[in-house]
Amino acid sequence: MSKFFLGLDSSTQSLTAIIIDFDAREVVYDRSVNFDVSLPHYGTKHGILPSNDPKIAHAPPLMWVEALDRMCEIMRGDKAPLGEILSISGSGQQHGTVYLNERAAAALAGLVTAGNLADALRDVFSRPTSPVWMDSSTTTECVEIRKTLGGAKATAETTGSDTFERFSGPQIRKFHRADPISYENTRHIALVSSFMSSLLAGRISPIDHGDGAGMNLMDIRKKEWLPKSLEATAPRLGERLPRLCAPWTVVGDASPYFTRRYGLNQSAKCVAWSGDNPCSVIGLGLINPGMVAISLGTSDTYFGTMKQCHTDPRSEGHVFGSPTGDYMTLICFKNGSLAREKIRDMYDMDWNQFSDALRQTPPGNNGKILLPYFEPEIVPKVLKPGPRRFFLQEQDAPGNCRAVVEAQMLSTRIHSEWMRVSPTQIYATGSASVNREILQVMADVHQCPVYRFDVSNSASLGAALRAAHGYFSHIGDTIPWEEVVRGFTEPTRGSRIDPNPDTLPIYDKLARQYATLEAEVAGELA
Ligand code: XUL
Repeated sequence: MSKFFLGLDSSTQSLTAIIIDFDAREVVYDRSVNFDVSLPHYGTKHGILPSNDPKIAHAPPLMWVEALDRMCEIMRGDKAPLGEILSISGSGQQHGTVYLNERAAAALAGLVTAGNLADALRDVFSRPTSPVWMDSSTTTECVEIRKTLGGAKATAETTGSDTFERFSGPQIRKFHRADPISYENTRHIALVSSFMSSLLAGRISPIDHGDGAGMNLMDIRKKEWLPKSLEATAPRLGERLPRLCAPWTVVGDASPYFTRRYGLNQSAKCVAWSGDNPCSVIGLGLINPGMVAISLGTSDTYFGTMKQCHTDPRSEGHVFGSPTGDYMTLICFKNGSLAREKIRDMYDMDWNQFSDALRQTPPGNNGKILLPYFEPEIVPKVLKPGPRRFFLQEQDAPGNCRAVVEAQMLSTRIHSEWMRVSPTQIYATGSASVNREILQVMADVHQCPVYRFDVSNSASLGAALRAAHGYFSHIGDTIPWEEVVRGFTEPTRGSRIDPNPDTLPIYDKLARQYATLEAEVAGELA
């Protein structure tokens, strides 16, 4: 009999469902509900409520509830094998918080008699909207919490990240300050992930170590709530948070609401949900330390994995719990495609000409260096934008093309050194990963093989694979992660690019020079 597992992804703009046939190593179902399109009565744009203040980004949690009902209806209509699902897990946009009152637990438990999810749960919120990861309105709270925890480095060392505006702790503090009465009426604070898991299990779900790490509230090493942080955030916060759990924890059986209404298997297990980045780590197959993914998108993102927990002494990168029980990092570089396109457009090129320029110029670019801060940069922190050239003329078109790509790759190398794990293989994803010449620079700078990896739904696939892993652990048949992801997370065939070993000394030297210049300039532009 086939073994089916369901993975859901409640992201900013949509809810996606993926069903995998585990033995056949096949995704057999993949559909999404777009919030703006399918649930227009909530009035969101790209999943966010309109706001006059650009720093505020909230979404209505009831919309996510209704989306789950809608997704289940669609799956039933599509005759998805719901009756044979062995377990379910999910992925949620990270950091977003959901505020529930004292009616919530009973309403979740009583879902069996409900007409529909949204009607049954309309009254369980102590705050009608949820701040999500795009919200940047909590700078004051970040400063306050960071100060109590002993500064940025100490905050990163204890919680995995410095305080960031989107992180849950600063958001909770702001809510308590702005609306203490509603905070008092809050019985449970959930993350998007644990909230969605609570709907499926019909009970308040724990928060897993992966998503818990995105709150500035969890001791990243002990994987327990950090009392000092709870106190720095809001009064009696500990009473309002659920317990933390390992990512493979079975939080309960599926609620009768889903089994009776949609024919979901009565003994389907609900595995704790996690954040979208931890889930993506699994959906990309990054299960061993040294496996890295670099996404070349609007921004460039570096996903790393490590066995031991090291934190960024510059407190720019994030450490979250990985679904394997190890650690993962997320480092975001703002000047990704933005900067590459800027250079391409400056010299009136297309991508083929850009690639030609990379082929024409030597590794190391004869020492020509560009610091590509066309936009304010996250890593390293550069608030005032302005690219800087060293030994490089502005009119040198090929030199600038190589310089922007080398800068980006050197930056991923330099700013991931604190992990103390050298990459053993890199999966390149995102739109620019189709460019072989860019990937050759990536391979040379990191001196490790690079593979292209075509992903569309890494978070929901990761959730489905986590559902499988949690299920097998639960029944005492623990299988290694290699076996969980095998056949689901393979890089694009024939895409391997090997580093040229002759470039090793060139990039070792250039990395040192780049780091020195970067430190000087970032200091000036901070
Ligand atoms: C990570 C972050 C985003 C969201 C996107 O820290 O804020 O990647 O998780 O959903």
